[in-house]
Amino acid sequence: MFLRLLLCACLLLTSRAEVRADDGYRLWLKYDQLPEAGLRKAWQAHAKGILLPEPTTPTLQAAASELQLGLQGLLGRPVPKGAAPGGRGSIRLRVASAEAALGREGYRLTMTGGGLEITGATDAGVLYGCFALLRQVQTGQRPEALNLTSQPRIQHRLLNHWDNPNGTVERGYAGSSIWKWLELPERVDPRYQDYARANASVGINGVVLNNVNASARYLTPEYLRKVAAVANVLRPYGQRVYLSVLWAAPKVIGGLKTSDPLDPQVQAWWAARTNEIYQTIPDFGGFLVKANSEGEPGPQDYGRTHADGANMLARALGPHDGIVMWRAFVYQAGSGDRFKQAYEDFKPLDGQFAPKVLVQVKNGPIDFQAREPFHPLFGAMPRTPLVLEVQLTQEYLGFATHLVYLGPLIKECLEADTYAQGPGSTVAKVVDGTLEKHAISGIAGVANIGADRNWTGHPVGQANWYAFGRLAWDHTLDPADLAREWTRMTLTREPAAEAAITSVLNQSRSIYVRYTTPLGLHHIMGQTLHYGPEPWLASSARPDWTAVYYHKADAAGLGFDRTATGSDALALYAPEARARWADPATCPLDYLLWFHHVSWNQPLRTGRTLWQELTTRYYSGTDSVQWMQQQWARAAPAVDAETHADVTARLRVQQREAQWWRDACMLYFQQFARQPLPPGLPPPTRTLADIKEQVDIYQLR
Ligand code: BDP
Repeated sequence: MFLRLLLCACLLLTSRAEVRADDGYRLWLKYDQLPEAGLRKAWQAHAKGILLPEPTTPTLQAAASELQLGLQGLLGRPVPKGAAPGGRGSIRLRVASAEAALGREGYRLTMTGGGLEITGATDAGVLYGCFALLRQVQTGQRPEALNLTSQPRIQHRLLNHWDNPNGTVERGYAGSSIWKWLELPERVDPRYQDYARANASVGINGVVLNNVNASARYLTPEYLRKVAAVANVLRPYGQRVYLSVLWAAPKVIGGLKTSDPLDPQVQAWWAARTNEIYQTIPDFGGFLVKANSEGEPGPQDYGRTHADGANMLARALGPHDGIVMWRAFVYQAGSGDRFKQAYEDFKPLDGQFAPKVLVQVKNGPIDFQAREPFHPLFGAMPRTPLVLEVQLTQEYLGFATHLVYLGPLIKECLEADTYAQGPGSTVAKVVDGTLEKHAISGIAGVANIGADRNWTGHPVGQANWYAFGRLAWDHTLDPADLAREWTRMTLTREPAAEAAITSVLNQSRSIYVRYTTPLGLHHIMGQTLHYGPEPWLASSARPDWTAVYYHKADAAGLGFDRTATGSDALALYAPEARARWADPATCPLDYLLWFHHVSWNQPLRTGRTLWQELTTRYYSGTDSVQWMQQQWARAAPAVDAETHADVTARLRVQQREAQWWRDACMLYFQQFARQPLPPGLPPPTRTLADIKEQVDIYQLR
């Protein structure tokens, strides 16, 4: 008998452990039972059922099902859909088309005498409202005084997947692509629906399915049927699909001799292809184009401009409700400072783009570095709607190995003041269209999602997907609040653990900057792979793919002179924005080496010389990873053991690699500074030659 009891107890414990083990698949939509009985009871009183409006739609059904799933899990008891007894205590979903003030996607959550109501002017608004209500419950808010109205500030909130037809993901670090092109359209992976739910929960309403370095294959009838199958899953969740297109498609799959946008046959080909797309996918969102960039074909191959190309596609869209997002990520070999090249190409085209065209601009002028000044095109093209493109996949931020929460990075760019129309002309206001009065607006995040069970590789990578969506919806939100929301929904609501985790998240990006590229250093990472340090890289296929091109270390000092005595890239900014960075004595230290070549012995306002400040930052950044480890360890009792162990191990790698960055950069720059480390800092225990060898192994050279 005793043995049997013991066996039962063991079985119970094992199955508990299995239930508890969290593989991260459910993201922030966990819906585990609220631990506080009082809070559960309070919500239960208002969530006895879910009342759907008539006629219902697939979106309303999806909204109600999500609400049911979430509330049943969180409150630990059934929440039936349909009429509850007398309707009292039920949550009422309302589509009130007359409430135009809510906009196409906005919602209102209210506690009325009759109960809890989720109102939208459309079914999409109700869907977002349901997710907002779940967020309230998940983050531990109480129901009594519920009164919340929200609508998105930016119209097109997109994820850009850089996924290829063969299942690989360019710059993807979370496994292969989630899109199973070989299986589609017959087999539709159930994962697509969970993906759509996650996107909808943060307000993402569009998805570019394929890599900007595009294959023409997606435009073939065979692939369009596959794309349509994905679109069918995303549609009820308020998301439209878009495709990246290969500029040379008319030649590659159309049998034409040219892809010249002014050629009538080319124009007819795109118009016919576009009509076919809309026959297959009636709510197709439009095209994303990378042209004349990094070897991709484009209209300039025929002596035409980016505007000629974009406008031709806009014409092909004809009466269909779609847009063209034309990327400004262009730079020509050997034509001066890469910082200036996109501006020089695009600024003169302002006013020439057709109404359906948006120009998509990366947050900074170089390429998704850990910290960049805002791109000078923001504010410089008032007659063109600009899409802000940020990168969630951490190509230059330690892949899925380093814990880097990107909320602060995205916010820093959104808040940057372009001064284009006086103070307060922030990038956010350019992007949401309010500054320059544009009817369309957009924001895009290059996705960090793959087929790994937990979607993002690093468990905390999920926070970047989450924060991007929430900021895309409302750029006034505070990334620290979003870190808290995500932590509560995903990891724990235990106060001490929550505080420890959110402090790690909030500091993580500036810590990463300190141990990799402090003081405005940039583009000194490993060649091709873009991982680890390689500041000595001096030759590559293009000079602006080397590190020495950017840091310009010499016996005199360090940094890229972009003032009037140098490349004068500063002149691209409005005078007030320029003034912030122009004087090395007042330039914020975080941007110093972006704009100035500073002598090693130059005293900075910290009281240290450049060399001393550089070393201090590399060392303190590396030490801070230890602090991250300690904080994370404190959260152990309150976080799922599997997830905790996973992050702990990744932090150990991060610690080792922070030292690698520090030692590599210290030893390399020391050759120019010819000075010892400031007293008290332990010198690297390896030589530069040792480190170079390690980098070669990484780069498989
Ligand atoms: C760079 C990536 C490259 C992308 C390119 C782009 O290294 O793989 O194709 O950006 O944005 O950061 O087009």
